[in-house]
Amino acid sequence: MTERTTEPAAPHEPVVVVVAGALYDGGRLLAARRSAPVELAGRWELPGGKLEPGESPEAALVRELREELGVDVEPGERIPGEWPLKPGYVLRVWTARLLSGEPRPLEDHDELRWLSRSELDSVDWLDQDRPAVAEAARWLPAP
Ligand code: 523
Repeated sequence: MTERTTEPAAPHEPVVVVVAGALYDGGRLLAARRSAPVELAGRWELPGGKLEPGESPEAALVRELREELGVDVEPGERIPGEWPLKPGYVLRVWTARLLSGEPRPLEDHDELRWLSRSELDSVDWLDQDRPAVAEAARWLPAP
């Protein structure tokens, strides 16, 4: 897929969809600290990545979380909303349940944390992930 980094998308151009997972385990949400690229390194996100051509968002999420975290997940509901990233990119988020494995930062991340609802503000989320995390928090039990 062609990558555009600076110009805004023209109206007729398809956007690149980035899927991310709100992965829950025992009433906590998984946060992942990016290790690259340099302008995003150190910031926290819901892990995921770009959809490949012809791929469903759920399949992309399963693939990305397997590659990046070494786990198998089952995608659940889509979290309502869509958040703009850099020009031409949008973020869509699905809830996901851990089927097997313990997440490890194999690719693109250097630290992972399971956060309870009261701990969600303890990490420096990427700006664009904040509204998605606020929505994702609604699936967490109250502290
Ligand atoms: N974001 C973002 N938040 C978020 C994700 C998963 C991604 O802001 N929760 C941004 C970061 C990048 C772009 O979306 O600018 C693509 O995400 P990336 O790099 O994780 O996608 P990949 O893994 O598909 O990219 P490649 O390493 O190029 O394969």
